[in-house]
Amino acid sequence: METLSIYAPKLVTNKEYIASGHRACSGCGEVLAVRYVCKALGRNTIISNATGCMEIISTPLPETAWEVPWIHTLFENASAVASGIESGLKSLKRKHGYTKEVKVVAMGGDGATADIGLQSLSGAMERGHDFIYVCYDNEAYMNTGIQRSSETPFGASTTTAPSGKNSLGQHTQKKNMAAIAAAHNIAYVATSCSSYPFDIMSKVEKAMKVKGPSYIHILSVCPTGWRCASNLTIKLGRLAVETGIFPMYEIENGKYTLNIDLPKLRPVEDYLKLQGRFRHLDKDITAEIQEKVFDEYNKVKRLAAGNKAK
Ligand SMILES: Cc1ncc(C[n+]2csc(CCOP(=O)(O)OP(=O)(O)O)c2C)c(N)n1
Ligand code: SF4
Repeated sequence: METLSIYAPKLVTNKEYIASGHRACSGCGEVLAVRYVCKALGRNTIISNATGCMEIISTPLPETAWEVPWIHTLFENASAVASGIESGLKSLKRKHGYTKEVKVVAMGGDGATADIGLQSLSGAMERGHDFIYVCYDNEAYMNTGIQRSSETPFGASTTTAPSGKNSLGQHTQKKNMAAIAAAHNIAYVATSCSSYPFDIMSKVEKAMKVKGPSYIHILSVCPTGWRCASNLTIKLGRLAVETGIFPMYEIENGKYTLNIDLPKLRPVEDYLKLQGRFRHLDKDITAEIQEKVFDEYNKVKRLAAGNKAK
């Protein structure tokens, strides 16, 4: 099994850049992921944050939980705002002798990333801006009441793709944002999960070393939208990885590495049965999901194995 190990627990800073006392639901995996990302980014960071849960829970006027400069943007333009900040910093350096190294980071939920902000993200990656984009994927538009997004998995019940007599819930397959980011030929793309703090921090560290765009997609457990107990957040994130539903990998200059390569995957039921959003699924649909998970996992495995053979 390969794991990233740049970070040892004792080397993790005890500084927080998103303060406690924010208003996230109990057991929120998304804010946990934000916390780890910010720890790795450190003080010299400017964040452009698309609207969504992380904005709502962190900045009820006149308070803010952010300990770094932070801008609330629309869905559509988090990456465009990050591009502007990065260009502005470049210009300050060129014309006014500004010397500080500041990392520009755009972030948003899956709706902000895979749907409504995809055009500005694609544009910023294509133009080669020096920034990191982090997607916190809780698999629906959670802030406004659990509406389906293109990251909602097949079979999940949401308020706009509800399960019922004539519907199994979401009937489309999850969009592969890591592959879309990699198709922009950027130097660093990674997937991670809110249950793996050291993996998240190591990947942010790597992204910070890149001169140009990098993209990190973090599966972020949301007890409210996934209809699960709030003390299951860490367990569910691990199960997503251990069942192969959410493989954790990196794509460095086009080369895939599977970070946790399990000899045997756990059955998908172990993950599905703990969440109310999948409660209605029968044996046949579960078998269909299992089949698809094997296919997708093996695709990543083959891509990673291909690199090793080279
Ligand atoms: C163009 C536009 N449509 C709808 C909204 C309303 N809105 C604000 S936050 C949000 C949901 C955000 O979902 P996501 O990006 O997945 O982040 P999450 O809240 O799940 O973290 C919606 C629909 C908006 N602000 N702008
Ligand atoms: S709805 Fe989900 S993502 Fe949003 S704050 Fe609550 S647990 Fe976190």
